[in-house]
Amino acid sequence: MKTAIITGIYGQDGAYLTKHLLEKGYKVIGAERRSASGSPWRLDYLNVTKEVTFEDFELLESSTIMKMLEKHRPDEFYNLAAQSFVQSSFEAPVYTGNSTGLGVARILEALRQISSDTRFYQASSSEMFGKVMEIPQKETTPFYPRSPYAVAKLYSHWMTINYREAYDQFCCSGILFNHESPLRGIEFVTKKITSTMVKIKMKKEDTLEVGNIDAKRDWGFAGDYVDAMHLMLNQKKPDDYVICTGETHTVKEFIDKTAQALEFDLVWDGEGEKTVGVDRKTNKKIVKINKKFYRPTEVDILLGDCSKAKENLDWKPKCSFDSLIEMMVDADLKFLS
Ligand code: NAP
Ligand code: F7E
Repeated sequence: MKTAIITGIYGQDGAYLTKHLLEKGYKVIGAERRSASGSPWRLDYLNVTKEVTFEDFELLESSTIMKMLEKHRPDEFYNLAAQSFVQSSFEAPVYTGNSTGLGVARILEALRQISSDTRFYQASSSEMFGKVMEIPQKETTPFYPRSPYAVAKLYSHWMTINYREAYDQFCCSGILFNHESPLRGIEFVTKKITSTMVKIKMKKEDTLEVGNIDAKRDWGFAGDYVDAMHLMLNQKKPDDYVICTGETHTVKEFIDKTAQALEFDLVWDGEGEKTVGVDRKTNKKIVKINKKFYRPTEVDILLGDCSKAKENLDWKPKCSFDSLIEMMVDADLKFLS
């Protein structure tokens, strides 16, 4: 039986990866950040909590990492923990650098000293492409990060490569484009749209307030993307891979599709900050722009090319954009009723 440590186990990807590895017969060690309110609700939702062995873990504290490695000496280590919300990184740039960036140096160094045969996966991000240098983006596209989050992820990305080259450790970076699911955090735009629009449908809320609705993202399903993480660590050689769908859509299109799924008759009026979305059935303004959700520097368009993953990992996304939205809307209708 192989053993895997997953950090960020309480997050969206942590839950899906746990289920995936348990199905493959792994022993899963869940590296959890202790907090009074922390709850494994996502693991509960996937019915896997009881099968996980939990250990204390904090990205800012090397001793928690070392203790865990000494105790378990895992075959695989998936680092999914991070301060992962781009908007918050503008408000907490130093903390984001320390956790999302330096936290990875702490893990890599602990692995080198204590368990250098452990295969390591780093959750890199398409945000590193930022102000994109080419469309579509692939492994060779130069990076241009546009937020403290993306700068921190770029540091950890290059540290992962450096440990691979300097010490011959099996270290891989998955450059994952946005991936969503019913278990996505409420602060991210997709979940905010589906859950708020469901509440509007149920007459529990009046409006959805959003920021830049022209931003374009390559959105996939988290359940598909965790397979790619596991595949990367089970190749002959460590390498870095872009994981994406190869389609891009605006936030506005995401709202339109959600409106369709909920049978609103949504039409748009006005421009820029004055844009509103009106439901023609009730004549109510159900979508408004609020400048507080604009970012100091924005990533305008992300569109990936995952040819390398298709070729080397035999991986491809299964869930379409429309099915993803339907899945999220259906789940929110159940969660919120
Ligand atoms: P998520 O839902 O935000 O989960 C992140 C997890 O990290 C949470 O469980 C959180 O713990 C934990 N964490 C945060 N700070 C920590 C700290 N200081 N010490 C220990 N644990 C800490 O993120 P996700 O969507 O599952 O994404 C997983 C990883 O992939 C992240 O590294 C993210 O940056 C990266 N990524 C995500 C996407 C995407 O579209 N989802 C795309 C590319 C890369 P609590 O539960 O205690 O808050
Ligand atoms: O924003 C725009 C916003 O916060 C997407 C993380 O998982 O994926 C995620 O980062 C877009 C941006 O995700 C609102 O300005 C408009 O252009 O859902 P998001 P993100 O910033 O792309 C990457 C790959 C990661 O690595 C990250 O960890 O939507 N937007 N209005 C809004 N965004 C939010 N959150 N809220 C709004 O009201």
